[in-house]
Amino acid sequence: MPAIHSHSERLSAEAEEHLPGGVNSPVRAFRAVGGHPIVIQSARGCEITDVDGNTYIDFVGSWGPMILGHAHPKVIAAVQEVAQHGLSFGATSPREIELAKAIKRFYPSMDLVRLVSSGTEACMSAVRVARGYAEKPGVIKFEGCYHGHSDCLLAKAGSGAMTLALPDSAGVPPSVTQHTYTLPYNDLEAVKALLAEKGGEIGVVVIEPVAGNMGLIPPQPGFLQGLRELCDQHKLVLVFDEVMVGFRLARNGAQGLYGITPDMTVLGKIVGGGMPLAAYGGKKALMEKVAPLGPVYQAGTLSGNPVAVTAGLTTLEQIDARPELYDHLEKLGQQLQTGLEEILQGRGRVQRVGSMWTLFFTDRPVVDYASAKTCDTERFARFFRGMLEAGFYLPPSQFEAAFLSAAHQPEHIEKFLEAARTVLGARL
Ligand code: KE4
Repeated sequence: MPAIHSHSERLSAEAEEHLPGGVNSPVRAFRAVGGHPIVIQSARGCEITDVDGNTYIDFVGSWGPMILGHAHPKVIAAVQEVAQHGLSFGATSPREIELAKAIKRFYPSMDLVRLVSSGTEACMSAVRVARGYAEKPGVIKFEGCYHGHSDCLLAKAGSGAMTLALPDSAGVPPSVTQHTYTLPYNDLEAVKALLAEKGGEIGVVVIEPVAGNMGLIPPQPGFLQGLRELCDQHKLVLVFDEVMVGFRLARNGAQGLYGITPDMTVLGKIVGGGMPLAAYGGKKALMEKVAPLGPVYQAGTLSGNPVAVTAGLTTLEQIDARPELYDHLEKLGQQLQTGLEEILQGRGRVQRVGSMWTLFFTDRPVVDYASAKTCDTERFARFFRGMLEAGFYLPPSQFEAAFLSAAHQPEHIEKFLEAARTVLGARL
């Protein structure tokens, strides 16, 4: 019996009268998978429920924040309690100090931390601080990596690696991306060649140490270490954008998992526990450049507000309280990957790090943006819609990562695999 979506359809149509594309973030519009978006009424644990009463096992988790599962009782209780004492003061409050200390316990590479309200704001600010410290305008980023929508980071590769990056959005003047260089992910030789050519004007390298915005692409052996060495050699500031992977892949994210220490780290998603909160930080010598200590300006009305800070702090406390969390997530990830690969029999490729994974509809390893683009996005769209009808909510794009949470259990993965066997078997 196909699910009823009439309320979602009606509300999606109404939303389009008031919000661009009916959404407050483009990927939610389901443009990459067709059909209308489902409108979510509520969520708990590993399940979400739409406005028609359909319940789905959720593999999006609000794009990463919900590592504990939705509506974790301790997080909800803590937010309800703190909200009674005021939502925002625009002044320091005790818990934002506690959250900064907690972040430093998870991330010893961060001497000083600044709390902000989104991953975009955190990435934009971190790159500004790094440029202010390096006193060189050039920034190297990698094609297919997404660091939020600040102008200088909305840049795609130019015609050749040596050329300046082109704006990746209307409204971004070429003058703003003229100091941004976009290179292929996992290509250390391209970094070396660019530094040999233009090293004198480049001060910053920013990267997703495990890429999640092309679908899930791990760093190839030696890539991150090589980047670290090149940054040391050329005195570049290495910025790890761990907005998606922070607290996700390990207690201290990718830098903990791979043992590479960046100069600055950007955090988001999990650190806010589902509320608008992100952070950036790093070595004291860098962070002392930030106003009011130094000349790099960055500010925010709601930065560190008590409610968002409480959601983040309680989430980190719950991670601390569950030392077995990452083993649980790894076991679930292995169960899912092994099961999917048995079903696919080579008709697709599962790439995974811990509880982040992507099913790529291609027959070759996906190591960078160019190989990710070989995927059959139409097949992905059919798979997405078939799984949605079967009660499983996947990211509505081939070029996104899916997420597992502490609330997922082996039986949820088993049900997912049973449905995937049927959907993939249907001449997909
Ligand atoms: P926000 O501004 O969306 O909080 O964070 C931007 C950001 C920065 N860095 C990385 C590595 C990110 O993945 C993100 C945001 N991720 C997307 C998912 N691909 C958020 C979902 C959306 O854009 O709606």
